[in-house]
This record gives sequence, structure tokens and C-alpha cells, in this order.
Amino acid sequence: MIDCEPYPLAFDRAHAALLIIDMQRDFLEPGGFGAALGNDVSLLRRAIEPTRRVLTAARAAELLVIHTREGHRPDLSDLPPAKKARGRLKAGIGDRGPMGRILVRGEPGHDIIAELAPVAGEPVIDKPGKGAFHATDLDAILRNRGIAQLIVCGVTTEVCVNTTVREANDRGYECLVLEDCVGSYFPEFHEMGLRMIKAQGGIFGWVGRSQPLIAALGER
Ligand code: TIU
Repeated sequence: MIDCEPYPLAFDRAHAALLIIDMQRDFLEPGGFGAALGNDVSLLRRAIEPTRRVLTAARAAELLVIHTREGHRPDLSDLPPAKKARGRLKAGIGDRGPMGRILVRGEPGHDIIAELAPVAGEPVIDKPGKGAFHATDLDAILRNRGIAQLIVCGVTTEVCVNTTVREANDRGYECLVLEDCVGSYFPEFHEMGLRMIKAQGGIFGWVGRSQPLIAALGER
């Protein structure tokens, strides 16, 4: 049992995967797209070290580890015009940004930060939306491996993490979101994003901290 809210989760390590969402340079690094929009990236960077510890423990426990990245094809054929237009940005998705073309696959800013770089054998899901299930093969990969529980880390709490947890919940997965391993540019949205998941008896899933999970992964 893992200590978390709204009540302890019966962790099933044989059918669990670690899902790390969008820990990309453009969202987390000073000088990236997120920072260029005026956001304080330190609010996201707090999640890096706890996530690195969870990743190390998950690899040692031979859990399936899956990484996601938000981004689009270089020809932008998978970028909805409505998403392109949103925000009325001078430099938006597909345009030149501080770290290459913004949220375009293959560009430096689209890459996962070095601290959490995927290793061989860890699927990387390139997703065009906020949710990791929309228009991806994530569900197929999870089902083929018999995964029923997702340990969720990444950014941002109320956007891609929340959207993905809601998608996962509707598909029958149990999600445990690690609150010290997720982050938002908006502290109030972070707080409420977590509360929305665990409210009403865990309407979308569970919220806990990394340490109890790391301890559980260390048990054999
Ligand atoms: N990964 C993710 O959350 N993408 C976003 O666009 N997040 C924002 O908070 N904008």
C-alpha cells in the first residue's frame, strides 16, 4: 500500500508504468519558449530532482518507463489551425524560438531535458495535443504490456498532466500523480489541479509524494 490521498493505493508493480510528461527544454529551461512567454521556469524546475529520483528507482525496479513530448511534425500538418492561432503570439508553435522552431519535433527545445533523458528501451510518445492518449499509440503500448496503473510525473500540472490523467481514467487506468514531481507556472493552478484529481474519493486518481513510491519500488 502506498500512502497517498484520498486513501492508500494498492500498488501493483507488475502492472505499473512510470509516465513522465513533457519534461522538455522549451518548457523548463531558462531561455526556452515558456520563459520567453514570461513564465517563471523555476516553478517547473522544482520537479526535476524528485522526478530524477523516481526515474532511477523505476529503472532499478524494471518498471516500464514512458516519456512524452508535446510537439508537431516539421511541416505542421498535425497542428490544428486553432492551436496555431491561440494566444496571438508573435512567436508561436512552428515559428523560430530561442531553441529552434517552437514545439517542432527534432528541434533542440522540443527535446527532453538532459537530467531526465530517455534511455534505450523507453518509449517516447510524441503527442500533438495536451493529453498523451489523443492521436498517439500510448494506449496500445500500455495494453500490450498489461499496464493498469500509471505513476505520473511531468509538466504542467493543470494542462498536460491533468488532461492525460483524465484520459487515462476514462480508459480504465489507475493514476498516482506525484505532487513533488509535477509543476505549473501558476501555483494556484498547481494546487487546484492536484485537488481536482483527488477530490470526490479520487474522481480521477490518487495524489501522493515521491518518497513512499520510491520506498515501495525498493521492496522486492
Ligand atoms: N505540457 C504542457 O503542459 N503544455 C502546455 O502547453 N502547458 C502549459 O501550461 N501551457
